[in-house]
Amino acid sequence: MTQDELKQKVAQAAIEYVVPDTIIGVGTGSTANFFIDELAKIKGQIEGAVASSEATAERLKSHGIPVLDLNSVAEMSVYIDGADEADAGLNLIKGGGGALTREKIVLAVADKFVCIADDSKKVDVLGKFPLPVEVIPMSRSYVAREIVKRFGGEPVLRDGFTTDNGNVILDIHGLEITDPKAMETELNSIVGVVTNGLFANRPADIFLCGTANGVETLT
Ligand code: ABF
Repeated sequence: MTQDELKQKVAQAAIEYVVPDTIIGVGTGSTANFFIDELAKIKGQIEGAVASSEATAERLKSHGIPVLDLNSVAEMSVYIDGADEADAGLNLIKGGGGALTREKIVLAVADKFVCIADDSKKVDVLGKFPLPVEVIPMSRSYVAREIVKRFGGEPVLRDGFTTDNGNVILDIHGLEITDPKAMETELNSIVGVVTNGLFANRPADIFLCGTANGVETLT
């Protein structure tokens, strides 16, 4: 099976976690896009969706799925999104697509987090994938120096990229993240950091992992 076929399988499997007559949160990226295309087939069963990026909002709307403003939503049954890396504790690195902040905000409102990915995303230790950190533009040099001082690694400014929130991203290369919860918390304490791509204090509840033998459900 190709990687795209694995992504499509997990996207189909995720439809089982869509709770009828509720609002759901929808992530960003190529796996999330497969999910949106599947969701379109049952769009009459949900009240609507909250998007984690402008790109996702556009794709949902193009399928005629109602897109709601998060500020008008008090309850969300589930958030469904991809990831860049996942460890055995379902701690994740996300944000390769640059939507990490909105992804974390939408997730915060959801009751359950279902992560969908092919098995290339499974790792023993997080950090091979450069960890994205969204920063306020004027703070980027300061934040980069603090990162090196506190964690090592090599922060690299994502060239020519501005987030949906008007900020920039530092991708930290060369990390071995043995305590993702502590690192997530400490990174957020650096002034100028908006958010970072570790989803460890709120990891996935369920990881639907696409393998050559079918979709594995990890909890
Ligand atoms: C989003 O999409 C991001 O957090 C992550 O960076 C990315 C994964 O993309 P893909 O599904 O294309 O591999 O979930």
